[in-house]
Order: sequence, then C-alpha cells, then structure tokens
Amino acid sequence: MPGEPQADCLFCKIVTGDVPATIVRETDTTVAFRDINPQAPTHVLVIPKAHYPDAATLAVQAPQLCADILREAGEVAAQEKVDGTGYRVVFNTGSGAGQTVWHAHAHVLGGRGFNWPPG
Ligand code: IU
Repeated sequence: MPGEPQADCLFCKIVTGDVPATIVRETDTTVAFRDINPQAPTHVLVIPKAHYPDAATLAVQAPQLCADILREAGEVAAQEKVDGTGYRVVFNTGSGAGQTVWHAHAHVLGGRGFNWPPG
C-alpha cells in the first residue's frame, strides 16, 4: 500500500522513534530533524511520516503531503531565523541527483550564502 511504513527504512524508524534524531518540529503528518552531516549552519530534513520513496512519487500519490512539507520548510526556516536572509529547499530525486535515502525528504538549508547553479 502506498504510504505504508517500510521495515528497512531509516527515516520510517526515525518517525517511530526506533532510531534517534534531533527533532525540531513535528506535525500530524511530518517530522523535521537535523541532518547528521550538516552542509550549512541550518540543515534540517522535513519528511512525511508516511513512506514514499521520493518527492516525485509523493507528488503523484499524496499531493497534500507535498504542501505540508513545503509549509513545514517555511516554519523551520522561521524557527531557525534564516527566513529573513533566505534559505534553500532541496529535494534530491534519484541517485544521479544525490538521493541516498529512499524516503521522500526536503533539505532545508540556511545560515550561509548559496551559489547558483548548485554543485
Ligand atoms: P539525500 O538527499 O538522500 O542524499 O539526503 C539524505 C540525507 O540524510 C543526507 O544529508 C544525510 O546526511 C542524512 N542522514 C541523516 O540525517 N541521518 C541518517 O541517519 C542518515 C542520513 I543514513
């Protein structure tokens, strides 16, 4: 079933509390926690509690969750006080784009300047 927890998924285990994470925000549908390998002073991952393998699948199968994640990204940025200067929201989608964890997640990065195009 789409959205069902996956036994071998690290982020599903963070949702259940079986794997520890530094959670900064939680809603009925999402969890936001600090990335263990931060790439900016603020680097928080926002994930749906339900399991979808990537952002594109999430958009097709549970579009409301995309809106929930983007709203939460904005709330994280405000909570971290990086909304004034600007912040970046990234969905790496597919291994060629750098996706390594197959549970949809948004990176919320802030607290430093960013280049364009990205690396
Ligand atoms: P990616 O877009 O799939 O590459 O992002 C996965 C992120 O998950 C990456 O930035 C990792 O540092 C992060 N992460 C984590 O925060 N905690 C973990 O236990 C693992 C990965 I494994």
